[in-house]
Amino acid sequence: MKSKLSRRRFLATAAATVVPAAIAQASPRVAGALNSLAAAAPDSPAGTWKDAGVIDVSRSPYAKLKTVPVRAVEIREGFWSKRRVTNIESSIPSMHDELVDHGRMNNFLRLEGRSSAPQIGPVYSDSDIYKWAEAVGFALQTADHSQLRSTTLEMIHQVVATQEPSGYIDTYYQDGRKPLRMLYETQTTGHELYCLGHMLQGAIAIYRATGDRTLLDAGIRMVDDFLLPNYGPGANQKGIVAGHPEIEMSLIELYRTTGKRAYVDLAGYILHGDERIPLRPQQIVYMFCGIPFTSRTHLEGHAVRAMYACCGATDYYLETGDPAYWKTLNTLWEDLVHDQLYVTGGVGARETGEAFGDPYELPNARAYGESCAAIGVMMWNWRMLTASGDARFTDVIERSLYNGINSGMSLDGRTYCYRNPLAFDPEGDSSDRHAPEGRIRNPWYDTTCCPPNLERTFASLPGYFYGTSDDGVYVHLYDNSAIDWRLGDGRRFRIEQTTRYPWEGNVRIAVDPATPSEFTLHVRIPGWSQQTSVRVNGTDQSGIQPGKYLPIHRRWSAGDVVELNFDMSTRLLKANPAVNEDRGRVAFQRGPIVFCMEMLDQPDVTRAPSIVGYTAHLDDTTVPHYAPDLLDGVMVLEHPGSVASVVADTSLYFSGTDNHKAAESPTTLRLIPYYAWDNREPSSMQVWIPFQVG
Ligand code: FUB
Ligand code: ZN
Repeated sequence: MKSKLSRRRFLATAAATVVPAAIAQASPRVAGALNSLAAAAPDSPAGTWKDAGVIDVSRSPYAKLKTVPVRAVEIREGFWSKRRVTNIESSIPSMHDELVDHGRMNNFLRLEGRSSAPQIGPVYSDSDIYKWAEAVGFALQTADHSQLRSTTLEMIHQVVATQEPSGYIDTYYQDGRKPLRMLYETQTTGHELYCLGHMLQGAIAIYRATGDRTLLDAGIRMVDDFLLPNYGPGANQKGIVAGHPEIEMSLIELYRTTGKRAYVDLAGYILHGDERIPLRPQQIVYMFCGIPFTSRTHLEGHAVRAMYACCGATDYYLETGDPAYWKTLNTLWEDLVHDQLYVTGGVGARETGEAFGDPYELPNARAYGESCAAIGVMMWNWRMLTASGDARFTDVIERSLYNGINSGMSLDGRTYCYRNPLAFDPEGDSSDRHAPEGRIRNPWYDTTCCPPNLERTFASLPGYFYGTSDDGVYVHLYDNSAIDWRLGDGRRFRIEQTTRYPWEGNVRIAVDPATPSEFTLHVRIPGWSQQTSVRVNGTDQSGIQPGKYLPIHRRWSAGDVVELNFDMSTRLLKANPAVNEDRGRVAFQRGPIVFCMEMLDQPDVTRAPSIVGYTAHLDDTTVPHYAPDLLDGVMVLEHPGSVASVVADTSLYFSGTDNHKAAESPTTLRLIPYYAWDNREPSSMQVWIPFQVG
């Protein structure tokens, strides 16, 4: 059966189901939509499938914080609303078309005899459908986009129709390649468990949105009927290795959804590694699995694999409290932030192996910085935050989200970065397979892991803003938003934020418990805000520390207001001198936003070909001004600097005292947020800018 819906209509209707007003003013509509969604699943225990957060740690014994449902938070008109509307109006529908046009659904339809197209795409192609479905699931958790819902449910029926009686689903290994299925060699490279993991995550998001169990039940069948009986530690079972970590965190989320403990045990077994599967040393590095997770001491190998392994290991800790895991996770986290994290919150220095480099190996133009890897950083830090309530993890989430993740999707939501370099020359090396013809943003990649990953992240964003704990509520992220949820003991509360964050540092938080209640409101003081004031109903608070949550314990009543005032002065950051490429350079950060220079913004742009470089004057003052018509509205930084041009003398080298040959003239550097780069005509870009003192 062909899709009942033409793609043109799909786009039109998907766009029509969400308007900015739905995000700005959603409550009554969302409530109505949720009622109808609830009615779709009369057999679900009331209040369970609808109450889960991005991950459901409501019963996780080692979760210090509880997540809140995505649907409990409304992100209102502000910094993230445009991105989120674009995601639903443009990105998710156009990615649906791309997936269909590139034969990814035909892979399923072929197995049902409904397509004669050959199997197409890399081994992990099924996962892109599932990640896209997960994006839809999160979108449906905040509003009922009915067309999106029916299209996705129809696709899900096409997917589950291919499930074999054994429970197996993976189009790449059905039909001709069946003999290769789950061979040890296939497990290391074939992505069967990676695809299953994404299937489970997509299924859970759809289930938590709609109560529809079609994909979830298929996923459970594959785990219960195919995986659990045949793979694991038993003498009559075969060995198992993740190959590309992903299955671990999804099995644990499946446990949280169903209560079946065997899923945690299997995840733990995979995290431990199965000695029956012989792996070469470089496979152990690259795949970040196959040996005990707790034996790892540093991040290495394929960056997405490592980040997803850390997510699974943190989930395992949240359920088991195994101290060896917590120790290793903290060791790896220290490695992340001290040696490996780009200032943009991305990771993965090397194109070869899409991998972490050596400590401090953080090239700029050659940075790999895959969008999926930055998303992995955020997902992992979200879990670490959940386990600890420690704001150092939220600082990393914010850095990655506003910069290295946000850069991954163009402002119109239709093109994506696979790599997120920190310097770029459109005239440069054209051998970059992820920047064909010098374009870093493309609508489609044959390995299209990043686009639907970005879509699911932006769709799930409301779930990251707040949390609850035994003693109260946490405010993690700042933007115009409202939460309507309950404390751990069931008391209801509302919180509303009003702000122009991240452009301005004032945040007004209105606290509105259903009845006057004593609890603690933990407000995050970002690590970058060196001078912060916090007032409660006009009274200054003490104990404020950058990079910590400030606990405010009192009896809260309707009408109480907390005012935060963050330090928005522009910071000129230097890197550790061991980072070769950044020595003698500065990066500009204002609030959570990292900036960059694009050549086309510079006053000297007309003589661009003759310009060889810019220098920032370190001791001068940066002037920020908001440009409402530029790049959907951004803060622009202006900073005094110098511009060096080509000199007439073409000698390659000359004496360092020969100043006239290195003549520089004064100029004003103009910087835009890094996330918004390459949204106009191609232009060279750099984040780290050489500086001179004075
Ligand atoms: O292997 C599946 C995905 O494709 C990885 O996560 C990405 O890095 C890309 O290689
Ligand atoms: Zn990717």
